Amino acid sequence: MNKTLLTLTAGVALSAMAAAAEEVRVYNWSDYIDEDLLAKFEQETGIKLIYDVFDSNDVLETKMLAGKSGYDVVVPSGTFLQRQISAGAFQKLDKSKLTNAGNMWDVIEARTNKYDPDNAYSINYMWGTTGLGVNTAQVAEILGEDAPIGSLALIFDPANAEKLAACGIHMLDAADEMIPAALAYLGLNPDSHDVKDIAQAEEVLAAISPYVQKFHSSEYINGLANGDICVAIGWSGDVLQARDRAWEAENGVELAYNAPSEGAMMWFDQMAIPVDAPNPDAAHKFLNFIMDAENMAAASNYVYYANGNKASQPMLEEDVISDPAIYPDEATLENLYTTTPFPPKVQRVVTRTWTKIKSGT
Ligand code: N2P
Repeated sequence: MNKTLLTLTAGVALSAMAAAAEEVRVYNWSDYIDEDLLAKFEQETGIKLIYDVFDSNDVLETKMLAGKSGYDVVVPSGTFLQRQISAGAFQKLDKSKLTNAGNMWDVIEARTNKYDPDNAYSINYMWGTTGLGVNTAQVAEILGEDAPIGSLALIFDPANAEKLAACGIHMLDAADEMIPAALAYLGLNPDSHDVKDIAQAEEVLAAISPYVQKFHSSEYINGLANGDICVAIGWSGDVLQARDRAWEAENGVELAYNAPSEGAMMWFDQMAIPVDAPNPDAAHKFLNFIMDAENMAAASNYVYYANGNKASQPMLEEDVISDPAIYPDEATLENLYTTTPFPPKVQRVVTRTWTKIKSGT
């Protein structure tokens, strides 16, 4: 072989390798991972990781039901996962590829089993609660020292919401969470699928809608951290991340997270592989990487959410494992509820109701 030909052959081989460079596409919630872990995955596996984010189960669901999302791993919450499994959106996990499965926590698997029998299609990534993020000083200034910062009355009572509108209220843009919260506030079953109950929840939410600055599911993190808003109904770890950002900025903003005394939703975010995933083998490698105890501990230590990995617990920071806002104690646990997917007919009512609430009509 002459020298030119040799160079040429090597060049072709290299570009063929580049073309075949393996990729995995992951679609996860925003503010939900330590990005060092993404680089670590690429280093360990040589697989290029394309990581996109969303902040709404509804957005993810639209993609999953349409198909051909192009993603290898996605992260719906339990109720959405259940509905998408029924629609045939996911493939069964090949457990032989998940050698770290023994690290998972049976207590959480027993709960996620309800959405995904035998956890055949998914692994738990993280779980948490939905509650109140509060700028304690601003709220005390407006409502007084005895402001009900641990109760949904803080914003579901229109008299309070009207006053707090001055310092800014955000609410999750998530009908599947806000309607149950309104039901809990009314003392009704938060998992009710009765349209009469949902109509009552609508009244609560419609009455305060004019005082909500924004229905959005991720902007409240910086909003709270910067002192631009004073109350958000949001997700536990996100409020705790906001608290950290405020500390880091040393801007004097003090934030508290409370699971509402009327009950708080407990949800489970599950990693699953779409039925038409381009690279299911790499998807399993990503899942197995996430199931590594050290990696999962790093993720939770960074985003302040509890995880479903028992083996990660000894590596969790003290302010994570010992914070009942992250790992609820028995008393808090008793006050948490879960929900089940609305049947299609009721879901249509819920979707319409939510659009009306947000538009204030
Ligand atoms: C991450 C929020 C995920 C919780 N920022 C919602 N399931």
